[in-house]
Amino acid sequence: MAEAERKILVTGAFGQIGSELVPALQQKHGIDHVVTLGHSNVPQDFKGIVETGDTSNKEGLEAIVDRHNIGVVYHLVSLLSARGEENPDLTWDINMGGLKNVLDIARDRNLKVFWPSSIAVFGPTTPRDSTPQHTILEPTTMYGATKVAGENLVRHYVLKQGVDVRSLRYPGLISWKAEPGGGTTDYAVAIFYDGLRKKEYQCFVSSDTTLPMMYMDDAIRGTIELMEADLDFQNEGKWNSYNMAAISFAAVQLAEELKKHIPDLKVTYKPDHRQAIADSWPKSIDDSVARAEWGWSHEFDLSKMTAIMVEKLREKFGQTK
Ligand code: AKB
Repeated sequence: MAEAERKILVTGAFGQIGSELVPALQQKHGIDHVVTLGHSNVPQDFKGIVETGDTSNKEGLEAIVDRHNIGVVYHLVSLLSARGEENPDLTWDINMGGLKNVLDIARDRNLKVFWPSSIAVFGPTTPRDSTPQHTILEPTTMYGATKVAGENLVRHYVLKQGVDVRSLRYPGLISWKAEPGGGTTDYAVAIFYDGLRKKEYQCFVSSDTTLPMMYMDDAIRGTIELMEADLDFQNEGKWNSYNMAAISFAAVQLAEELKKHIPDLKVTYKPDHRQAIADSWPKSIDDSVARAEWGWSHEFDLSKMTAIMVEKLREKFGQTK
């Protein structure tokens, strides 16, 4: 079968990123060209090809790849930072087991792969302002440990085993379609949900907590642009999971911006165990390597992102204003 006819497989297809990446890929390549892999979380109204299974089952994954003539895999399955601390063993198994299988299958069948890393690769010893692409990677969460290990594993498959894998270190992602689950940056989404529904939000990090964030549309566009970019890691002898930045703001700045849309919004701050994770991550990211090597740039700043989140969630909740 011709290369152009090979399909795309998205694992973790119904999580926060998959819920927005899958429709974008379906629109670009056609609904019959995108195969989703989920488990119990497939939405009832989903339109498209669905496989259920687990990426830790290598034979099962190979069968899906062969049955659908897959040429590209977006391997999104992952447990996030806060949930990961509750169950470190499971986090290692889910985040690493499936990745090794995907890379082996990609090498043996000449597949192109996208794999997401995160700002969680950084830790308390990393410079926190304008964190550079190449710096200290000493995370303190299991999630961060799997992302550092994953980056090193992928680098080996790219440089020594000839697999084409693209990767981004996502900041906190802000989106309205699917709620995130188990992350530390989730407050930047929850404030919209609670703010619009209850006009109050109790934030689980302190008001001055500043983290790198991005509106989901930017993340999806950047991901697809990276996959389409003309990059040749093997010949250059180097591979990066790219730092990717858009907006950095303190929790209180987001609350103030949201109050422009919900003037009677009340936000209180009660830091919990997630504060320590937030404090171990950068405040802002230097993504100049991504901007130089494949032309990354973001579109959504704080006010544009807040306005569209409010508009979309009001539609979703059936609120007039
Ligand atoms: C999390 O908070 O764990 C994630 C991430 C930054 O990777 N959103």
